[in-house]
Amino acid sequence: PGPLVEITKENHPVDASQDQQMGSESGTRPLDSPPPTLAFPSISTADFQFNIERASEIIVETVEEFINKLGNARVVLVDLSRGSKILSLVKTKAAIKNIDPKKFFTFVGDITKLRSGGGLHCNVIANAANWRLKPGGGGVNAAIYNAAGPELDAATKNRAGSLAPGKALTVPLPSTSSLFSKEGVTHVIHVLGPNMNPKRPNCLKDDYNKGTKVLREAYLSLFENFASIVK
Ligand code: AR6
Repeated sequence: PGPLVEITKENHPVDASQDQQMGSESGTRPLDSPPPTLAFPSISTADFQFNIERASEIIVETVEEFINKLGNARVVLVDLSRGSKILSLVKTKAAIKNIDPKKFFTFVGDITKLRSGGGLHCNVIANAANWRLKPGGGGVNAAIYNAAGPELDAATKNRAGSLAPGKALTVPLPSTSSLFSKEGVTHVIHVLGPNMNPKRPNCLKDDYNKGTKVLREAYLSLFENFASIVK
């Protein structure tokens, strides 16, 4: 299959970089040494059909809990289009909570082309994975596996054969992976969120008590994994 997303004026990362809530990427720091940065997609809110309003609460709460443990590192929520509902909800909620916009912001672009297409260097990216840790499928999982090449599947299989809901798994990328060489991504963190889609395994059948717990766990596990890489 070809690229999932056509870069159009609507979603062009450069155009879209205005969505970024911080100033220019260069700042006072030399361009070749950006702070450690995690880019992550909104886990479970597309194919897994988790409620977007509830997810936005959980993202902002867990970021707020974690942000001070991350030193100078940054975390960035990414989505494909400027009209993304999750990005606008999270942006508003983060502003209300006064979360430092230099440490946490939203960005419109393809998570597999953040440096080349959007000028944002993220050394770590998160993937909304499936429990079997299989490449393909759809959504961000397919995009990341396509962009990383077979190296990601091999490196993932090396570490684990499956993932439980609420858990995250860090996979260091070999330098031969094109995500490493083209985008400077050194690690992919697979995350398995709660599934509310009856057509997918382990559907929670609208149990948002369980779902909220699992999505919180998933984000906390993601940020803990990122903190271990940064250390
Ligand atoms: N760049 C940035 N964000 C993206 C991209 C991309 N290239 N592609 C999608 N998104 P989803 P889930 C956003 O469905 O709901 C897979 O098939 C998208 O707009 O990828 O957790 C897996 O194998 C949305 O905001 O993940 C699992 O079976 C977010 O990424 C299942 O789907 C997550 O959408 C996981 O479903």
